Amino acid sequence: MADTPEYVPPKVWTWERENGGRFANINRPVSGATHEKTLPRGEHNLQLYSLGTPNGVKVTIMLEELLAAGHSGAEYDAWIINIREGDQFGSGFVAINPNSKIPALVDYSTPAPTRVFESGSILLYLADKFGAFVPEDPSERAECLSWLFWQMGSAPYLGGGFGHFYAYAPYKMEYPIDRFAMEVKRQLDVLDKRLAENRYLAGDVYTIADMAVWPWYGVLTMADSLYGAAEFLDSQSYKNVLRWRDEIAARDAVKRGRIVNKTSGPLDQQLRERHDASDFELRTQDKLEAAE
Ligand SMILES: N[C@@H](CCC(=O)N[C@@H](CS)C(=O)NCC(=O)O)C(=O)O
Repeated sequence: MADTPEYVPPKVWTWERENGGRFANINRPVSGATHEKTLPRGEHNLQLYSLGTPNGVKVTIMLEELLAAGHSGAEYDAWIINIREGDQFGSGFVAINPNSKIPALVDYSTPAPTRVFESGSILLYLADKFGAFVPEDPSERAECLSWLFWQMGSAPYLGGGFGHFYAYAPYKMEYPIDRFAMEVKRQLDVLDKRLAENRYLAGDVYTIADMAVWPWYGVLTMADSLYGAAEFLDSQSYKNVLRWRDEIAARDAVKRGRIVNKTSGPLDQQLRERHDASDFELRTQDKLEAAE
């Protein structure tokens, strides 16, 4: 692999299996299942297959917010899809998400099971299903959805672009880091200006737009999180983002949602599978390991 100005792409690109970088072992240029594997199913109507990454956490925050708001129909089972082990390519998972990426949800409360993939789509599905965290007024709803879709369109520059080259690529390359750092800082500035005049992204009320953006851009500004890039991006200068970040971080449902399906970090901050509200008290990884 070369990243010098001398690199001349071949006429037809071919797959070099060992091109290095974290996650190189799970990346493929084709889609579809690699092996047969049925998905587990728990007792609740909502079955979530996910991992505690920013895209996964959006959905567990939403489910915990719905439960906190009294929507008991939002009880859910959260199962781990270990993307480093290739679980996303199991036949059961591919059947609910042909794109092989977490998160994916199955709702068994509908006449036939409803599969939902793409985190933004899952947030909107749940918001509509429970009539919560998305405004009813058409203009306010449009503002909320604009920010929700802003996140879906913007985060690939942050994750797949900046995060990949800053934290995961086999070696540091100035050109892509420079290009994507500039774009991510521009995005932070977009958010900062919006949040200078509005408490939340959609206006006065907390919505699925905040739940989608916070795990990416809120967590990005935290000293110890997401690519370890807070200082590099001078995230402390985005004062309105920090104010919004802290307000959302203090919500109990966010504290709960953040640790579901998490497989790294302090053991008391990892609830690898979630099947019941009591799991937060009884089944975090520190307690499970102490009981072994
Ligand atoms: N646009 C998708 C992106 C999902 C996504 O990129 N998920 C990552 C983890 S955060 C994944 O499953 N990666 C596994 C892979 O690429 O094979 C969404 O928002 O749901």
